[in-house]
Amino acid sequence: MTDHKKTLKQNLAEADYDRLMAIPNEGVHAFVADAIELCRPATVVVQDDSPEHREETRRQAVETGEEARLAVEGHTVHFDGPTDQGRDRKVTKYLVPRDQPLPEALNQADRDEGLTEVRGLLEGSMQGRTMIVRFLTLGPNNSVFSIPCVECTDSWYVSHSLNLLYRPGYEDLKRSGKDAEFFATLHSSGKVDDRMVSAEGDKKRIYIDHTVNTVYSVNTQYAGNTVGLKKLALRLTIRKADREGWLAEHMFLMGVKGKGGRNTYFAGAFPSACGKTATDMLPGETILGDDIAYFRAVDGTFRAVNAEAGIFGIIQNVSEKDDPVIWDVLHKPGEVIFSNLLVKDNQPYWLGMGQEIPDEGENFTGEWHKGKKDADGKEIPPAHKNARYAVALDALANCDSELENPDGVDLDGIMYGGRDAKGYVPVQEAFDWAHGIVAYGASLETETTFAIIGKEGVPEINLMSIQDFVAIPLGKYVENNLVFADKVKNPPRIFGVNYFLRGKDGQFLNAVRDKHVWVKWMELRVHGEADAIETPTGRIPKYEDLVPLFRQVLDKDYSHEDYVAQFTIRVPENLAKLDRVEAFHRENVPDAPAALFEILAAQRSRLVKAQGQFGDYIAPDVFAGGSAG
Ligand code: SPV
Ligand code: MN
Repeated sequence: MTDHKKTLKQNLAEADYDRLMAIPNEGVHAFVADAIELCRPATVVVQDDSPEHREETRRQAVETGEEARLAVEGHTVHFDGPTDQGRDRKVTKYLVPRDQPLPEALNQADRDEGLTEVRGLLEGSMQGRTMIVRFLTLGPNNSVFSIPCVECTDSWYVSHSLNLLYRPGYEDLKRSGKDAEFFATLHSSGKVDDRMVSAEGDKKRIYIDHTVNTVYSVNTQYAGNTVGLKKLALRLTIRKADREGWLAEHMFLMGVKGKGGRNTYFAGAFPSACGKTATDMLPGETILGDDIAYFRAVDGTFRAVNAEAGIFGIIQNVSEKDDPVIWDVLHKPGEVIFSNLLVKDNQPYWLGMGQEIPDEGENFTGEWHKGKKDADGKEIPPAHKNARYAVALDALANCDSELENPDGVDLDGIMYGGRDAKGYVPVQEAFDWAHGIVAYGASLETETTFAIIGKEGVPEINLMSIQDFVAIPLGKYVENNLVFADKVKNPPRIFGVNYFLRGKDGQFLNAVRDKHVWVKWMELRVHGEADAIETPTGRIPKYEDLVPLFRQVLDKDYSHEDYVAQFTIRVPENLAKLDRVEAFHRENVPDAPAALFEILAAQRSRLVKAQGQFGDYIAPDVFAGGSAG
């Protein structure tokens, strides 16, 4: 008997042992055995896809105190510690072998040293606790897209989140043979305090050993740091996709409704808190995915699936008026895990919910009252800005019917959206695939937001909104995107959107729901049913096409004055943006493809030429003579 089999026999009850052994993959057995030897849990539970095990997770999450029941049936709340409220870039590192360095832009540690450190922190971390062994898949079951995964965790909250966010993978792993490639995560909350919150935040580490598709996470509970299938696996997936010639993207997927009931699929990349979920949940459209999409070329068509089956969404500013679909799910009986908001009398409250929030209750700092201050004397808000909800997608009334299609859907459009107060117009279409990838995707700018620990409001380039997760040289990643279009007959059209453009007075130029009009315009463009105006930065809508769309979609008058304010090409701001983008790529992307600089240079010369002819601020109608078709 191999050593790992011995370990498993000694530590697992017979039924759990048999369940694990029914998976023919020795790599999986070895991973679980190593987790047991390292973390030394008192009990090990091996869960399969059965309703009984799903129920066990739900029950234990509450019984252990990691979650508490709320008034509505099926709703629970979970709190992470005050210093554990977002993804933590500083302590999230790639472990790199000495002879295989990753690009400098990626946070990394020497593999041997990193393994010693993180395994040292995991040593004995589950004593007296239960380790749960979970099997799930990324991508639909029984699909060319799907990747089997195993996660060992001592958190029932993490296990519960896995239930809601991913497809069951036990049966898939049993079927997938003895040599199937799989991703593995080992997570421990570490020491917890009396609220069941990780108590040693200074020892938080999230290390990714891509050489063996394994992630380690310790002394943290925030789902973005602990649910291995989320952003941690995305890093591994990007490498796998690079090896195999497909794309793994930080994108939503949605179906946009059009004439005669047609459904047109779009993907969208937005950095955290830049309008991503608000777009994919637009009322009347269908949602297929909220965070991670895989793209493959299949027989010359561009196919897309959602890697996930649920949403871990930001709850701040979710209101009955602007977000009716998710509002409904967050208020009716059904499975929802709320995290890091305010709870009073078993009711959840969050910032920007459009209702009065109580002056006291329980939040991520424990008992909270209005005026409570943190150690630095700063007033603590009732709920954290990065407070979230986790739900399964099929709980949503507008979940797209193709979610579980193993072949995915045909994709017709991609949008890239940043947070840009000054430069880009609210919506524009790229001249072609390469222009879109470079001028919108690889030029995506945002400001740091609360979803990442650290200072907010600092401008930064966040290439395709995926920069934190690109585990291959950034230039290679851009190149992979550029050449992907060659594998399909009709690559999707690419659009750049910007919901955050401000006027001279500093006010936003668009209302929150205007995005719905842009999306409907994109749908018309895909079907060749709307004209466009060619500008130096892309093709923009015609005023006369937007007027009926504002009426149909929002029942709003759309003034020509608003159109001009929103769609004026701001040449100096656009040139400054190009400066920043070029500098970023020169400094951080040593292997940036030559095409990237050529496309940026062409954009610059179009802008300079227009500036010479028409000045710094060019109203859209000035370009209208040269129609773009
Ligand atoms: C994001 O921040 O982009 C998220 C949430 O989707 S997290 O799981 O933290 O990555
Ligand atoms: Mn995300």
